[in-house]
Amino acid sequence: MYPACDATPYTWPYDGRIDPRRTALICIDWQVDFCGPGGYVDRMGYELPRDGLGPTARVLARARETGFTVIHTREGHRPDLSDCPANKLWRSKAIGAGIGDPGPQGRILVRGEPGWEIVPEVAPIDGELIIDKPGKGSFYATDLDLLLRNRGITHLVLTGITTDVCVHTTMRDANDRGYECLLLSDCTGATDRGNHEAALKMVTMQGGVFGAVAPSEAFLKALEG
Ligand code: C5J
Repeated sequence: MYPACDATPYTWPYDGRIDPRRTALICIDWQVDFCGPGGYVDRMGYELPRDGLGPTARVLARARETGFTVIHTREGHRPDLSDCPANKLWRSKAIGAGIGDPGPQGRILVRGEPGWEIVPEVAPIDGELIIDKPGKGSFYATDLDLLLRNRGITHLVLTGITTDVCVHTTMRDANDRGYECLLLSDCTGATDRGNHEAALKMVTMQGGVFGAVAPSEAFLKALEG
């Protein structure tokens, strides 16, 4: 057990101490398609949201040492795209980064392609859970909730990209399901700075409407004991 972490708008977690047996670190979509050259985000012409990689690698190392459950997610579709909604496919093509189209990192957002892989800085190691998801949220059309409940996990520490899309969708859904969530502000990033900042702020409204936000430094300090 570790002491609670300085966070905004409340000291996290609400119920006192950080218990690695009941807490999972979730690393969302740190894939080449979202933060690597030639991937989906790059093809759309956005700046790559890579700033959170270093801090996330440090948190990941400490979470492994201290016995947290570690979960990685990957957004991607079956090679025949049968799990890709028609409107998602249409929009991706409209912006010039069509899901399933060939690119420098293989077929965009398709499972098994180089672009779908998690980048080496935060790659999973043996024994860590990997969730493949067709959508933005990590619970939709996956067994994440079942895996968490079977392990007695009640608290989630979130890292990943992008802050305003997959990270937010996952955090909101987790919060509705009763998970106590902490988003690490420097372990995430978006394709737009304003959206990143707004997404962090949204969490903190209404006394922590989706949970709390803290820099990784505060979380790591708590884990010093
Ligand atoms: C997006 C994600 N932005 N991982 N996916 O489409 O946030």
